[in-house]
Amino acid sequence: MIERRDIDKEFYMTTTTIPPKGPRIPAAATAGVHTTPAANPHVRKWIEECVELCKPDNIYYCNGSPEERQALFEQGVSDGTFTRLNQKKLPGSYLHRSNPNDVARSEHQTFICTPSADMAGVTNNWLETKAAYNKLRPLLDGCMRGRTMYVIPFVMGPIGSPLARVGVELSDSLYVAVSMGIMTRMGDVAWRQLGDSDDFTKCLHSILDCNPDRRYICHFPLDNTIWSVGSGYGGNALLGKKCLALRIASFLGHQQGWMAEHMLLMGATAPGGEKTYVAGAFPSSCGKTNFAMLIPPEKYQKQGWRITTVGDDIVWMWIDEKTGRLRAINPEAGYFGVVPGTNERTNPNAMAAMGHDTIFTNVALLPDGDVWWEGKTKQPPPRCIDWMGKEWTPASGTKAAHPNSRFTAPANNNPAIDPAWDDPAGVEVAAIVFGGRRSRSIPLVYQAFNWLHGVYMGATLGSETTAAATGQVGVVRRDPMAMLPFIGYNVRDYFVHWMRMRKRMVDCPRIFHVNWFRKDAEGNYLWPGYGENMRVLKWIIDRSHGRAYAKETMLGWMPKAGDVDLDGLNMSAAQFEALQAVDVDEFKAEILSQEELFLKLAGDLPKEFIFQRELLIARV
Ligand code: SAT
Ligand code: MN
Repeated sequence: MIERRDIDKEFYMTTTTIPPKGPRIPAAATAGVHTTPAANPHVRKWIEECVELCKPDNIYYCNGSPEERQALFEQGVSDGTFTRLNQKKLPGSYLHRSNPNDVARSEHQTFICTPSADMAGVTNNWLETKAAYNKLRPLLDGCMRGRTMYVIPFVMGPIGSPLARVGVELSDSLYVAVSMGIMTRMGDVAWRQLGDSDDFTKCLHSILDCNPDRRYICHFPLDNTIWSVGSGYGGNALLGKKCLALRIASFLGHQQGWMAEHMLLMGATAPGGEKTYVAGAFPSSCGKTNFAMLIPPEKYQKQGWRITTVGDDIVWMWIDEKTGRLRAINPEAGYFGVVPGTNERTNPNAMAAMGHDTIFTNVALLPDGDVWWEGKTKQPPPRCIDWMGKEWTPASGTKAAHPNSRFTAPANNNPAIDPAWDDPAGVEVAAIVFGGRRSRSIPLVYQAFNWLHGVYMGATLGSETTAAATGQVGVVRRDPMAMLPFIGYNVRDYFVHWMRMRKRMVDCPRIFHVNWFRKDAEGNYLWPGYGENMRVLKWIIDRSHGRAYAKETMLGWMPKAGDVDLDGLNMSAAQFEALQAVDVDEFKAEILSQEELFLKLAGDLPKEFIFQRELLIARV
């Protein structure tokens, strides 16, 4: 239990994630737990080079044991990285406050570094390889003086999976070391998976002085290398996640014939036991975690429906040689989910997942050492300490938790984890769902006519922006396959790769588009969302198995009011038709706005897309 005075101390504590400089940090609590350097000669050589560059005072090799995690938390509490939370309410859980200038991914400072600009393509920031190394090397030179370099070996993907990949991250951030321990299979297990191979992603990270002017997230796909400086934020600093598992992996997948996608992966068990796996691509903070952890309405539960989570953010997919069908794994081992808006009603599984052994970042701290965020309870607390460490009351007129505040929790904290989530063989994907946050024009659900049409649908995906990335919130941004910030190579080649995958499949997943966020003229949501999305999911599953009815429309196959179960929803057939309606003029404007990305690709647009566009216009 947290003592009152500990909390009060928090009132006045300034916020920083910058590791201490100057006084030498004793390896303290972590010393002696495990300090054996990597045996792999390729790893050793690379670490030596990085040590020579960064000049850390200490080097600590993470082994991934529970004792180590505890010791790192203790150290983090003593150096101010973490605040211990109420251990009765939230056992094993801690609060971290980031620098207020460092609360989301920094897309404009994220680069693909290749010899030619064409390799990176129009959707990426590009730096020439040598120029990028030369820009970052002086920043890294001596950056870990007075600090500890954490050596963080990790595996992305279930151990033993043919797709699993090893990375080693060298970081001067304790927060990163502990977070990587949750988000990946971290520690000695990675050395065993790597063996003597030189096939590992070299991830070098320093928070420097956490200055946005010196913030660069650089990917060198040809060198299997990532250099990230100036930020401690998840997507910028936990290099196994977006940097490796999406940007570097998508590049490798293109070369090697598999796919790395920004998708959730869920299992749906029907009454009688039929199991269907569905993958879904939604731009950041469009409810992907909620959908992946969906709890069916009571009626469905009684019938025997059950939803289980394989992953909530990233999938790697390949074609099974025996069946010719698409299989998938979740390369991660934890969730890095948005907390605002999450509560027992919107996502009970996420609430349970963050009930223990969780890191909360940038949420509010309650006087009893519990945490709070907007939307956790209807009534805000009378007082708390906000995400910046300042005293807060409802009258403050500011948010107590940052809109992009997050929880970091191990995957198997989720009570609805899928039994196959850790299976090296992965699961077979029956359907792919694309979705965006669109208050107007776009229907609740429709199905692509075929794979090519589905790829076009994914390529033209649009969504209103949210707080997950820095920049303006609420404007429609084209976000192909929800991968715009994560495609590690030329988007033209990425689209072609998607289309070519079909040629090698015997049967392909069916492709759908959903929009949970359509509003009426008064700004009210037309669809209840959350658990009720089960009704749409059931139609998707039935369509994937060739069972449900649909009508042909200009956008694709659509359910009629009777095809999606509305029983118990208090929604009339007419209201459902309004939710599915397509206004021709509005949709013409939509087609024009889809051009935005295609214009950038001018001359490079795959010819199949030109056909798809012509067909769409003809239908409209
Ligand atoms: O990029 S993060 O992984 O930090 C969060 C997200 O946008 O999904
Ligand atoms: Mn994401």
